[in-house]
Amino acid sequence: DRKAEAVQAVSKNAELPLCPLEPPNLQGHLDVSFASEPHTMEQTKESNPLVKIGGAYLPPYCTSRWKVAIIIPFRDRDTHLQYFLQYMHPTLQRQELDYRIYIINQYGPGKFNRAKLMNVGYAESIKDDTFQCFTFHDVDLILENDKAIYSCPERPRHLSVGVDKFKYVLPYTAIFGGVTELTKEQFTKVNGYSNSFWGWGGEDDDMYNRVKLKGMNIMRYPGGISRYRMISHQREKGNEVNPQRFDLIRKTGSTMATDGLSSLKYKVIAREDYPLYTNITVDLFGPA
Ligand code: UDH
Repeated sequence: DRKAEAVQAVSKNAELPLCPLEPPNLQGHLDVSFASEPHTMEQTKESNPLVKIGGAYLPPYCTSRWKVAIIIPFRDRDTHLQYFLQYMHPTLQRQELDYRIYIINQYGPGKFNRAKLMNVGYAESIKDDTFQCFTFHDVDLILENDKAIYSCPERPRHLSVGVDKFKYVLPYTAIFGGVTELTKEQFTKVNGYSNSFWGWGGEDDDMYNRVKLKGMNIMRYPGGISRYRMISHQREKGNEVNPQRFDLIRKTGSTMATDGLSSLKYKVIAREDYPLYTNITVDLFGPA
């Protein structure tokens, strides 16, 4: 089965020397542009021949230091996904990660729930493989500098420090949305994300509270390398601003123990291992 295969793949590569701490093929700044159409899935597949079914990769010449699940909350953003795969697969390979890309696709037209989708991504990915850490990644953010390595962080890491949409200035110090990365230990310590944020906003601030309440501080790479371009888009129907978000984030301290991974309920509608990513379509049992 999948798990046995994955274990075998790791042990095979374990005979190889550990990859260097600083991957030698990093390029630094990357030119990212959305002016022309994204590459098709076929084109991206062809230019990334070492990516295996399900969107998985591990360096063939050394044993990666980090086994990472890239988890993307998703609904109806096919063009963004094409750009994401086109740009991010080459970057993640140069970073010498052992990684796999998961698209967690919300089923149905109800209110979007980004945080709960990311909990599902965590819960499903750990059935496949022994991931050490989890990068939670908006599909519309493309890394512009490959020196911001998606390695397992000492403390929960906020990655989208500079975003072109915000003129590369951090909007506020406690921001913990966009792209973040936590180890399995850090993520389980905070009981994952809240499942209660339907519509836009607040779930990332709630996660920041969780991290702080468990005595952790977040970390960031310097703004000069932790840079992203955002693919512009309109607000979707089903992702309207959630007016309850302020009430919810005031109560993190009393809700986090019971609202999160420990209370996660969902139904997998479909799972497909595509050439460039694993797709998991999920019913989140949203409010009527
Ligand atoms: N997402 C989807 N589908 C949706 C909504 C959200 O896939 O319908 C995912 C996607 O990964 C996205 C992330 O959730 O990157 C965050 O949602 P968002 O991009 O809508 O949030 P953001 O804060 O934008 O980036 C809010 C709306 C901005 C409207 C600006 C109009 N000029």
